[in-house]
Amino acid sequence: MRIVVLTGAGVSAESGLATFRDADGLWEGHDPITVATPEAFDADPDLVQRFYDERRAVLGRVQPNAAHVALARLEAELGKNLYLVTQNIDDLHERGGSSRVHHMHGRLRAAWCTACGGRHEWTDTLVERPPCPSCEASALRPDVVWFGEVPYDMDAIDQALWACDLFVSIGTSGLVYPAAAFVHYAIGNGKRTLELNLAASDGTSDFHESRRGPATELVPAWVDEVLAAR
Ligand code: BJW
Repeated sequence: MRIVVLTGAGVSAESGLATFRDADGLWEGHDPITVATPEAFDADPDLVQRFYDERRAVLGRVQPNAAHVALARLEAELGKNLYLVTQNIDDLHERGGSSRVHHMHGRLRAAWCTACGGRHEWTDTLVERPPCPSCEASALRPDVVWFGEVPYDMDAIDQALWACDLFVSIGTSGLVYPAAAFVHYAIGNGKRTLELNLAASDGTSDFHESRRGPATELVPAWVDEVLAAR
C-alpha cells in the first residue's frame, strides 16, 4: 500500500511548539500568521527575523514526540511506499527518525540568500544580518515559504498523491492552500482519505474518515493498524 502523509503544526504541538491558530495568542503583540508574510518582512525585517530566530532557538529545547516516532517506524516498514510531506519548518520528523521528509514550507534550520540565491544550513540567528557564506551579501532570510510564495516540491507531491492508495492528513487546520486541497485532489483521483486531528479542521467533512484526539495517541495507534493489516 502506498501512503501519503501530510502533517501540520498539530503533530508538533505536544512537543511544545505553538501552532499558528490555536489559542496560544500573540507573539510580541502580533498574530503569528501576519508575521509570516513577505509584506511583514519588507515592512520590518528585524521583527520577522527575531520571530524566526526565537523559533530556531526553541527547536534546540524540544524533542520529537510519539507521533513523529511512529511515522518514522512506518517509514522503516514501508520504505518508499510512504511519502511524508510536512508543512512544518521544524526538524522533529527527522529527529524522530524519518529520513525522507518533504518540507513544502521550507525549514527553520536553513537560510536563503536573496542576493545570490544560495541556500545554507543555519542554526544561528539572522537578525544581525550575517554575511552569506557564498557571496558575503547581508541578504539572508529564513528559507521558509510565506503567503504568495510557491511551496517546495509541488511536482513530486502531486505525483505522490496521484500514485498513492491512501492520503492521511495529521494535525493541520486545512486553512492554507495548496496543502488544504490535497484531500480534494486525492478524492478526485479515487484515493481513500483519513484525517487525524484534535479538533475538526476546515475540511473535516471532505475526508472518508476523521478521528479526533491528540497526535501522540492517534498516530501510533493508526501506524499499528496499518502494519498489522499488511
Ligand atoms: C492537533 C494537536 C494535537 C493542535 N494533535 N492535532 C484564497 C483561496 C485559496 C487560496 C488562497 C486564497 N488567497 C490566497 C491563497 C493562497 C494562500 C492561502 O492558502 N491563503 C489562505 C490564508 C487562504 N497560499 C499561499 O500563498 C501558498 N502559496 C501558493 O498558493 O502558491 C501558489 C502555488 C501553489 C502551488 C503550485 C504553484 C503555485 C503559500 C502558503 C505558505 C504558508 N506559510 C506558512 C508559514 C511558513 C513558515 C512558518 O512556519 O513560519 O505555513 S503560514 C502557516 O500555516 C504555516 C503552516 O505550515 C500553515 C498551515 O498551518 P497548520 O499546520 O495547519 O497549523 P494551524 O495552527 O493552522 O492548525 C493546527 C492544527 O493542529 C489544528 O487543526 C488543531 O486542531 C491541530 N492540533 N494540537 C493533533 N496535539
